[in-house]
Amino acid sequence: MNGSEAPFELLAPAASTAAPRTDLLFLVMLVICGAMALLLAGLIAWFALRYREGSGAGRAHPPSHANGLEAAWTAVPMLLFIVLFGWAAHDYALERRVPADALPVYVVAKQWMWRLQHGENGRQEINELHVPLNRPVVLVLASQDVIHSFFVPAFRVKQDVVPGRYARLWFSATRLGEFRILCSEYCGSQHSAMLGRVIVMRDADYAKWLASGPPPTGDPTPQQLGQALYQRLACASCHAPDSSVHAPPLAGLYGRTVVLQDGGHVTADEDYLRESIVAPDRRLVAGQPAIMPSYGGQLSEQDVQNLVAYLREFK
Ligand SMILES: [Cu+2]
Repeated sequence: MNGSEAPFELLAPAASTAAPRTDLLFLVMLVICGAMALLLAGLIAWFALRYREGSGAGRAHPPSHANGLEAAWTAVPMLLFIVLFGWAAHDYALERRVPADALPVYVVAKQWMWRLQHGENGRQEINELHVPLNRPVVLVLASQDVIHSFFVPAFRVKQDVVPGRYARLWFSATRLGEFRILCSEYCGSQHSAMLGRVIVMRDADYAKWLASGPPPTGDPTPQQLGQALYQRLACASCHAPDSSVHAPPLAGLYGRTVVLQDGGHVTADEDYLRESIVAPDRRLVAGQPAIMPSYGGQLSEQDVQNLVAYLREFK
């Protein structure tokens, strides 16, 4: 089954697990809104005709109230909205909950391209994303400059990529073929050229493709690049447990709860790690002096992402 997109079509093919349920919800909303619009337009036309000037319609005893009618036009739309809200919230939660076994791909958006790196072995791509069929893939997205938005119409997934924080997006492709990647947030003069494609392959083909990256041994993984940076920046000189500076140890930090200076708590997720590298004073660990320099100006978004990838695995 090949799902590649034709040049012109009303709706992109439904090529992910999220697509059929998104389409169904959209169709139901379209039908409800359409029926409501038809009903209202019909009533307007009917009243206009019936009560036009000179018509013989009776106007002697106009009703001032119709309690049943008023209750109905309040209750019925409210029930419809509650059902739609519950349904949409359910679908939204499914899209936010990333499966634990999802393959990670690190994405940096910049004017005007997508740079993608596979977490498995570090293979890099520009404006192209190869993924295996029927397996969840999670993108960890960062922007180096302005707000972009990663959009794959055939997968019915879209995620804004805002500078200064990580965004996450997952999907599981259900059709082989090529599908468009668009940037759906106006990001400058070449915004419309910020295009790419997802190539969905069979598992075996994907494994072959992943292993064939240049150079023959594969590119360094984000973790390896992060580890090299960790060493080059001498992070351990303060953060190692035996350091005289007693900066917070980083081993096993990822995912733990951190107590902050102001008594608050934060989970050490990607965003907190990133912030602690580029703006360390913003949320200091309890009991720590504000002595760490900011690395915001020295590191590219890609560098920070690599460091965070390394810290995630750092045990
Ligand atoms: Cu863009």
